[in-house]
Amino acid sequence: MGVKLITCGLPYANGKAHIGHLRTYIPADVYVRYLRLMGENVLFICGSDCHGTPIVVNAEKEGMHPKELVNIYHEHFKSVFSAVGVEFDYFGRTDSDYHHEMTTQFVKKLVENGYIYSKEIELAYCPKCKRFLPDRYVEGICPYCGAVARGDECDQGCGRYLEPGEIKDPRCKICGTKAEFRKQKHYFFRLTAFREFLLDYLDKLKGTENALNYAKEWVKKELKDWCITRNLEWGVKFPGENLVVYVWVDAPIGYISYTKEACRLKGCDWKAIWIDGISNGKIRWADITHFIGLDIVYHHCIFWPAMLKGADFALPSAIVASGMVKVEGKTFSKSRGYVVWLEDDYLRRGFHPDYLRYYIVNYTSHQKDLNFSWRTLMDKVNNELIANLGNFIYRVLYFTWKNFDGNVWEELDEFNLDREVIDNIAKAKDEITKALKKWEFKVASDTFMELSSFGNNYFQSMEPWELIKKDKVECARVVANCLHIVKALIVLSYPVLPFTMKRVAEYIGMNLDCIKIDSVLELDNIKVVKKPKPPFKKIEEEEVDRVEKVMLERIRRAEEVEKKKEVVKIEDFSRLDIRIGKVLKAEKIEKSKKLIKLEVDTGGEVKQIVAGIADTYSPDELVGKLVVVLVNLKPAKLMGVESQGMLLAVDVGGKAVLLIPERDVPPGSRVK
Ligand code: B3M
Ligand code: ZN
Repeated sequence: MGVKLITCGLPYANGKAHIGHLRTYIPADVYVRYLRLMGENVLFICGSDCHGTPIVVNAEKEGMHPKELVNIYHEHFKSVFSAVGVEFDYFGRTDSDYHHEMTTQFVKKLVENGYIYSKEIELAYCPKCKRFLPDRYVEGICPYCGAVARGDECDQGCGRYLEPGEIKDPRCKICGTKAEFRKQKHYFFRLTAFREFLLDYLDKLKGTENALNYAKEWVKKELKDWCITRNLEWGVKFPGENLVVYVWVDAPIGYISYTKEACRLKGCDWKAIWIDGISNGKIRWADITHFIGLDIVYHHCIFWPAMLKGADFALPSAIVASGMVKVEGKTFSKSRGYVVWLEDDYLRRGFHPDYLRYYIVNYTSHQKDLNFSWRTLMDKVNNELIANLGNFIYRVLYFTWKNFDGNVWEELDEFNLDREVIDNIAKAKDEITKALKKWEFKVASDTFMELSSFGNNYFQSMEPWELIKKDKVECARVVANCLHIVKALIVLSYPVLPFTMKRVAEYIGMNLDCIKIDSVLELDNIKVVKKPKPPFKKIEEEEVDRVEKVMLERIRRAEEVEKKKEVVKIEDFSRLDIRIGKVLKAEKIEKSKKLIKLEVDTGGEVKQIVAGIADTYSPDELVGKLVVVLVNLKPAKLMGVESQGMLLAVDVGGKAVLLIPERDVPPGSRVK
């Protein structure tokens, strides 16, 4: 049987894991576990996305090399995924030699097939930093919707992907200087050559509607050739040039390089997956399903299939896009505090990983937006998992343990499951199998919860606690039916609740490692071999109070920061007396790394000013410079030296960059 490859979007190794990540990774892991239950041969692949300007900008801010930053978060993701039961067969990294090698071969193939050409384009350039400004190094206005945008994405407005040079009014993100446009040779992928192919491919591609509809619209509307090189050191070198390939070229190739590494370790054939495929008409299909977030549909349904076609690879057969995440009813936002950090807010506070797994798959349909709230988590755990599933499993196992010493079979000469028990287990198995074909994980988890409700009603209606007093054989028969429902629940809920069901399986001496879904209808002499404990632990109000307080405090602080950026009235501004000053003298302050003492002519009055700018400027280069000074600031002492004003500067990654007038003006000129 051929290998089914399931992948997840590669997380940027640029920050910690949060619930937004899990919106994709947990359903993908659940899907893989169900496929394996159904006997499929699955390879589950992911890994860190290590390149791109956000990582370079962040590394600069942290004062480290990008590789150091990537090392930290690559290990972080590996450990948190394992902690929540997301078990990839291979978790690679795109800064590895094997990935650079695969990407270089891939790009050379595109060149060889004539799908890459060079062209001189106008790019944002910072005259002060003396460098071109790729992607996140430049900020400006989106040419499509007028929102403030980043170099490669209009992330606050229409969400469009922006080509280099498209952004309006570009400004350097490093020093704030107005950027110029300068010409430079770059390389383009002939995406427009694949318009017909993409329309045909997207018509036949399987997956969630939210992904396919969006992509089809886009291909019909505005396909453009794609600039695939950037002015960066960190990344995969474009062959023969001092440029790197754009991160969205090398990142998806990680799916291939990671598969190859996984196959090297497991002895499967990566080419059978990514190259041979199964031809049907003009398309050579690969049994590959990409799980992604809705925000990267464009790249996975347009760029990536065209790249694969252009380089003679087989094509993924399904794209499954999860809906977005809200937190306490608000759009997910790290900067505004509407975030749940997996390690700090969840795991370290002792919340069980299976609870989050259940919440994420059962809260709503995979394609819909999921709202996370701590109280809803508590409600779903206490009133669903515990009150229904946990209650049924525990009652049956404990009753068997206590009244039959774990073994009902000595009472029974022969045994067959009740018709209604067989029908309910069979129905649950079939409905789950059907739901998974449409990636409907909510339907699948609702189904095993319904089977558990049936079990509770069956136990309640049969009253084994009465039967045991008058007809032990009949009681044994009823309990044997219940034990088979428990076994079916262990198997059918294990993909969602792996940690809990592994523990429950031990109570009946069941090994889940190679279990198959058809076993739910097999008769077994199920015995309770270990004294059972309740499968789930209640979430207490106080636990939720505590973590909600943390979140509310985070939101308050974020609002405070926002407030500070709040609109001020003109009267507020006019109380500030801001002048142009000329630096007459400058000297470092002993024992301080950052402070320089200056004498500044502010128009007839020389003020002594202490400024924390020594890590950007030497005293000599300051003398004679025109600077912007807040002169009516209350004097203050810094390291014992009085400062009678403040120089205005921009904070760039912790370093001060001075504001200066755009031309010579007399000292004392007022800033209005
Ligand atoms: N690293 C993460 C994101 O934009 C990006 C995914 C790459 S998948 C090839 O969600
Ligand atoms: Zn826009």
